[in-house]
Amino acid sequence: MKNILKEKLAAGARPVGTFFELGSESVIEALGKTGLDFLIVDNEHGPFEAERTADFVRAAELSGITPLARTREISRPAVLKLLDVGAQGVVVPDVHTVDQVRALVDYAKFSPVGKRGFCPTRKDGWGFEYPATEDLRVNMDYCNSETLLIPQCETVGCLENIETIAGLEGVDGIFIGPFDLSISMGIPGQFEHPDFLRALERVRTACRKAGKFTTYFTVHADKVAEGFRFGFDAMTFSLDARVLIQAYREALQRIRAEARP
Ligand code: 3PY
Ligand code: MG
Repeated sequence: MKNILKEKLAAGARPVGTFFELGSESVIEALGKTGLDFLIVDNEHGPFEAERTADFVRAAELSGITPLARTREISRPAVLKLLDVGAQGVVVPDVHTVDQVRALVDYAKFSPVGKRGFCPTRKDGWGFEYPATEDLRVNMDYCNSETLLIPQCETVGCLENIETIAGLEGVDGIFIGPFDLSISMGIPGQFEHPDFLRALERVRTACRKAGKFTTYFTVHADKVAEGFRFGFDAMTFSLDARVLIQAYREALQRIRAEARP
């Protein structure tokens, strides 16, 4: 399936996504009414695995949102299953070394870029949809181009190797995880700390140089535009559960203030 998020990134369209944690297809249908560009089915912090992720990917496709998935770990099945059920990209947490990212390229990309294992799966209609209708070589190249491998920069180890990691063939972009990166740097939650800002600058510069995109996570709606101004290509805004709680809280505060006896 064509990756609309990739097209938006190439067009500089400033896509905005969110993390999906609530584990219900109805939530995805509701998100489909919001104008969000992508969601990340969170197999790291969310309670679900590849089997339910397939249902969420289906719901996202029907709702016009590009489905990405965050892996539970760095392992072949963790990457392969999410791509085979049709996630259009994998976000991979807790990366520390260049070798880990080389392994991820092997898991996520077909040869000659990597060593992804092949089987007709949901991603290509179990062999009955384009690109499975073409030569296997065309299918492999298409999948390599349309599925995004997005390691997270959220450890000092990854940060120290970011130029090499961003430069690897098969890495499409980098997702900066501010919570874990700041924790790893010994300045937890200090997102305005000069060292933290220097780290963001370093990742952005490394990605630009390598021709890869960068996305950043924030739970604050007013930081999204700031992130784009800083030069991030996509922004990941909050998570479904947080936005729901926040919206109800704000509405109820207003309601109670206006309805005070
Ligand atoms: C982080 O901030 O560490 C993330 O991974 C975003 O969810
Ligand atoms: Mg993290």
